[in-house]
Amino acid sequence: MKVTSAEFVTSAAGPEGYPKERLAEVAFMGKSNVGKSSLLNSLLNKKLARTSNTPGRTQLINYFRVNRAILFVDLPGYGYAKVPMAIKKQWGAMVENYLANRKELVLSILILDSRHAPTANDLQLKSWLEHSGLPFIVVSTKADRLSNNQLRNSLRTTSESLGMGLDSILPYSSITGRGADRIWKAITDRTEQFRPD
Ligand SMILES: Nc1nc2c(ncn2[C@@H]2O[C@H](COP(=O)(O)OP(=O)(O)OP(=O)(O)O)[C@@H](O)[C@H]2O)c(=O)[nH]1
Ligand SMILES: [Mg+2]
Repeated sequence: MKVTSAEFVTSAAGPEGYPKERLAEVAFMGKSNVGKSSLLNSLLNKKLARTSNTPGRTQLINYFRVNRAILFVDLPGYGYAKVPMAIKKQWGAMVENYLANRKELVLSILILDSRHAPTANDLQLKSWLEHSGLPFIVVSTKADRLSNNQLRNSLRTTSESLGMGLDSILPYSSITGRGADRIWKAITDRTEQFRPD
């Protein structure tokens, strides 16, 4: 898809902070530091979401408007060990609440680091998405860090661990942009069907 405009809309901690406009929403989710914000930025070809070497950088739900038609939603990451328990709980509640109740959500993008096997949290989130009937895709990012052979092995392990076909794990690199076409196709397929009620 050709991106003609992309801008930051707002940060929200809960439903009262979500944007009032009714656009199709695509949510980026996954473990802390896997590259959620980088994926979002690289799809838009613009540094909108803050990225960092420090895990836990994204702490609120950040909204970005794309082509005045879609909202990209950058969710805080889970599984960062050094975050105090109280904050972990607050994050979990914030993300769960969004996923369970947001009617505008048409596609979830579950992001994994291709260098690591999926974690228990990743598997849990994937099962939860499935049981909730929320359409989702799985993106295995940082593919530039692996050789072709390593990437093939990683995709195979990931697909076995998630119990999904090899074809449904989309390899990606935010550095090279390789793999963007399939992700954009999934996004446009889902967002084009959106009709606010
Ligand atoms: N080599 C490589 N590095 C990447 C890629 N994607 C992200 N990174 C790096 O990984 C680190 C984390 O990226 P972020 O996009 O901030 O990760 P995040 O998932 O948004 O992290 P939190 O918001 O803290 O949960 C940064 O140093 C990025 O530059 C990629 O495709 N390839
Ligand atoms: Mg982030």
